Amino acid sequence: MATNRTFTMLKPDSVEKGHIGAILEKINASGFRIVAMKLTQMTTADAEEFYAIHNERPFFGELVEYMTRGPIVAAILEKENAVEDFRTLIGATNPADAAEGTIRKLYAASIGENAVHGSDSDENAAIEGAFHFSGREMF
Ligand code: 3AN
Repeated sequence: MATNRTFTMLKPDSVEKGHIGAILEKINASGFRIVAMKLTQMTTADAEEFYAIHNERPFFGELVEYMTRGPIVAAILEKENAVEDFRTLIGATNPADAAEGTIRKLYAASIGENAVHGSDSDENAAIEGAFHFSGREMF
């Protein structure tokens, strides 16, 4: 089952700009089923834990500030080959390098504020999904 699921966050910039509906529309149109979803806000401790892998990077403080400045939409998505297909749908980390039609090309402002998160492996999808949702919140 883990191989068919990924985890996403529509980041604070997407929520602030009113892009939730448009991004969810693209996710649905691309064949993903929403298994769990909520509007929530990460605390500083949440963001520091979620992005712990980046804690030595120069942009870490900026990243934590950005991810906690307002609500996000967290969701678990299901589809065959979900992790890879979702990474393709969102596009490159830097929207300047993202392919035409990808979510980051359409909605991301910069590498720092890049609209959406997508897990980079099945293992991380399971860890990140469990970070935000309990079993009975998944459908
Ligand atoms: P992705 O989100 O494509 O998996 P990661 O995991 O390398 O990319 O980066 C996690 C997050 O850290 C990005 N979504 C972005 O918000 C931020 N980030 C990554 N690289 C930079 C950078 N060079 N400058 C500022 N923020 C960055």
